[in-house]
Amino acid sequence: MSTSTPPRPEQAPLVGLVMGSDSDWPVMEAAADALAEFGVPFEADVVSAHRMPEEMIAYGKGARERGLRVIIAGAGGAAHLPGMLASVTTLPVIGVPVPLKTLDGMDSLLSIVQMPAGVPVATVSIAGARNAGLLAVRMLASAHDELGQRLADELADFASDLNATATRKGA
Ligand code: RP5
Repeated sequence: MSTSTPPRPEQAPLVGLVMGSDSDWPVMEAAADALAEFGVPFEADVVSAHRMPEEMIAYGKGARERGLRVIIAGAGGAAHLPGMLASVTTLPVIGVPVPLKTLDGMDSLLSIVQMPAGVPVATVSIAGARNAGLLAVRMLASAHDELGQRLADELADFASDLNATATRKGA
């Protein structure tokens, strides 16, 4: 996918993919791509913790009732979005630290990863949006055997690609 704005899939979304700003989308679209590869319906929205706090809280509080099963939240800088959503929902929240021009994303990472006990956020690497998407698929697959099999097939393909590369290099 190479769009510059979040897509609006037709099916009822199982994953809420949210970010603090439109400017996060070039990083976050890798999560959308991973979800799309596995046919997981998702919604993508800008829900800023600082610029639209009331909408952000409403999003988190209503997420489970609307049918979402996982939230992926990306933000940069003072990246409070994943943690604040986790404080108002019982859904699993995956946090994606988005790197900005300064501080190389370390500020985003540290803002997201150091959550207090009792309010979990599964934090992926800086700009690790693809893994956020794949982790959301794994969470859904824990209760969905067909999806689990597709993940197993992808892992097998991954290993076979690596073996082919190693063979080409004479390893
Ligand atoms: C954060 O501030 C957003 O998640 C974004 O990463 C960062 C900069 O936002 P913009 O100034 O580009 O809108 O809240």
